[in-house]
Amino acid sequence: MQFRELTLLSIACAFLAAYVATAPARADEVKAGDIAISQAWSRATPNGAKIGGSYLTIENKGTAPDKLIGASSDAAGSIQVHEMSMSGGTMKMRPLESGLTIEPGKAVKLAPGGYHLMMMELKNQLKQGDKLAITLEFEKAGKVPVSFDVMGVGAQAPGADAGGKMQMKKMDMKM
Ligand SMILES: [Cu+2]
Repeated sequence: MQFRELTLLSIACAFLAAYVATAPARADEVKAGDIAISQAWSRATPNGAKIGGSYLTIENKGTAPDKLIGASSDAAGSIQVHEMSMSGGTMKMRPLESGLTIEPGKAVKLAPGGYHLMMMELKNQLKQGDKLAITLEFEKAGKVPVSFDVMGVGAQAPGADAGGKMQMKKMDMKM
């Protein structure tokens, strides 16, 4: 069952990758062992919203698979790794209970409409221009702190803001 779902997902991801490839590349990259993280961003939330989505690209530069098994932030009660897919014309999402595998030599993009980090019980409204600190946890690379840029409510990708404004701010990241 897992395998079939992953196959379907890889098709969706190929589609997303094609779309996001047109977004401006960002210079900032966080490295932890063989894992490299880039394009980390979150969507601004409407006032009072308790949930929100965060997105990023995870590349595995090693020779063995690794797995994103969890994430946490002081800004949220909990964070789950979700996948979103179309099912009978309806968008559905569900948690990836066993984590998100990053195959060696491959990059997985978490983006609107596909995989995402689902933040629950948000403590504050996320506003455009904010930075959100999330610690990712990988099976092999361990815990990786990443700074996510908060983009507009309708943003689809970094640099492609709802209002047409460019968001190319520097990220400050310390390992
Ligand atoms: Cu979700």
